[in-house]
Amino acid sequence: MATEIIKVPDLGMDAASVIEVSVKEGDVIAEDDTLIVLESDKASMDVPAPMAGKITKIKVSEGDSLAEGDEILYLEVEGASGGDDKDDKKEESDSPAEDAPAKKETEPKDAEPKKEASSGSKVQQVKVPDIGMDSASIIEINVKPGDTIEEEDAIVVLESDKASMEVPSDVSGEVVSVSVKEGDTVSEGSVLIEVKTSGGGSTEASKEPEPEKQEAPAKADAKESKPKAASEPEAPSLAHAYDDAPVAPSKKVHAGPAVRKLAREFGVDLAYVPGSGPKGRIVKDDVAGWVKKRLQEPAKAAAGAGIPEIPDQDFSKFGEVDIQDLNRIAQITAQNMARNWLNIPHVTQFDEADVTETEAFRQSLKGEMEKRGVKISPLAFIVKACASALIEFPNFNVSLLADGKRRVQKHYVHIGVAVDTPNGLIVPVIRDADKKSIWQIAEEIIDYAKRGRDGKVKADEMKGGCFTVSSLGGLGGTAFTPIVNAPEVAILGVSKNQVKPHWNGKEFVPRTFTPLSLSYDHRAVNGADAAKFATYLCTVLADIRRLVL
Ligand code: CAO
Repeated sequence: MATEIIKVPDLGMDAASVIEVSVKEGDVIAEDDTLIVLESDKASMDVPAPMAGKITKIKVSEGDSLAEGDEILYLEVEGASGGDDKDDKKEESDSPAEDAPAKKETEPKDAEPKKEASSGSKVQQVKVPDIGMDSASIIEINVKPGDTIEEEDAIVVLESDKASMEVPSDVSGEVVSVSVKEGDTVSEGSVLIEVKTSGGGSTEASKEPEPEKQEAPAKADAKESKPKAASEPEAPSLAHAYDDAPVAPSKKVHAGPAVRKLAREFGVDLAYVPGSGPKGRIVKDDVAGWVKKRLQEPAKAAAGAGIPEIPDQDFSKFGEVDIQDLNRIAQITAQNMARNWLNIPHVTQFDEADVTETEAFRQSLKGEMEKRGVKISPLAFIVKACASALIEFPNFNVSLLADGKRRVQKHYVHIGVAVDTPNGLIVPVIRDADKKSIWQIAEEIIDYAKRGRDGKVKADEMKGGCFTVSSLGGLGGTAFTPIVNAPEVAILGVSKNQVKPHWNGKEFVPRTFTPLSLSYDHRAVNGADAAKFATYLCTVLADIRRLVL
């Protein structure tokens, strides 16, 4: 065992701040594990371990400014030679800094040699400057032929597995051609673009390269051409989060190359990801957390609703509490309700159906119900009436497509019935309700209610509804505003029958009324149609002989 002193390698920049210490004393690390992340105003860079070992001492902390050769940490390694001063000296010479190519004092290859213009405009090549690494990939190209660029405008973003950086132009003018494409691997001296500079002056250069002169530009020029910090924020686009193509941050962000790479893999625009690291730096967990959150609320994100969350509070401050898990049905119901409520412009049309005769007829069936062992509740009539109304008003039997330009017209009539179960609300579907008798519908409602209580309604039985009926008639209430069960476009709420005095033209007579609350998606259905639909329901429920007409 011996101790190696790990030092800052050639960074391709004068100094940089430690923005993340990725390891701690006692950690056992492998070769190439990230030790620290450095950032200057020009680039951010992971500093990898040159060898495996156990960290015995960390010599830097966040915020420190480091330059090439500064000590980062001590590493206990197998078979290395000693840890005393003498050996340290030897190790200094073996350090990554020493192994790396000597830092160039002049950095010549960022642009073509500059030459007096003989006349008019000239075309000048802009090349990859000294980037402090052998090669890097082009991950973003910010210019295209025809663009007018200024000196210092970012041309491309480069990334290796250790650093990402922008390459600025060192000339102003019009981009004539772009010599690279995303994914290309480039190194110092690779031509990026050709720029037509405006005529005259010493900033112009001939298009033809003059190799011997490429080696000797002024150091100051080269320095200006080094990678620079990310560009000014542009208008961020939420669409970035959903594009299949990898994205680059739409504004300046504080993140290391590994995090940027991860973000591109997920198609995440880092401009939207809040950073939890030092000084708001975005770390990998932030990207993962952001992706997870967005996946959980796709509808909200797609609509750009941006509804602020209701923050959790510590209720135990106010009294005794316990935290209970929501079961799966409750979680799905909550999600669907919120999604439907936020996406659908709801309107509720209220009406009252005079069901006096229908109720009398239903009561007259009591004996037959007993004989058949099937109880017909008012709901069975209502479901049948709704099936008939969907045929009469097919624009209620549609689903809107997400593109906002088309709708699906259904030629079947499946009616969902909201059923309250011990586990929560479910909506099993009565298929082809228009073709079924009221006895069959009543039987199915009873069966679903029973199996719903036992948790035995199958997932398939809850799919494919065209319209939902939610009856609270057995419970009470005068009216309510049910939430449309998307992708359906309407839902009927049924409240408890009420016997009310009704003016028949001569006198007040007692009549039985069923309160109806028809909520609809105002994108699919207009108010007049809703009024007609509700009126039709009232007419049919008042005289169910109309169902056979
Ligand atoms: N007015 C007056 N009485 C009514 C009525 C109405 N509109 N609708 C039903 N009733 C009566 C029934 O006739 C029955 O009376 P009896 O016990 O005297 O026979 C009693 O109320 C109970 O009916 P029910 O609830 O057993 O039967 P149903 O067919 O009306 O409803 C079901 C079945 C499964 C839909 C119902 O039990 C249920 O779960 N309802 C809750 C739905 C719900 O939670 N909706 C809200 C969803 S969130 O928007």
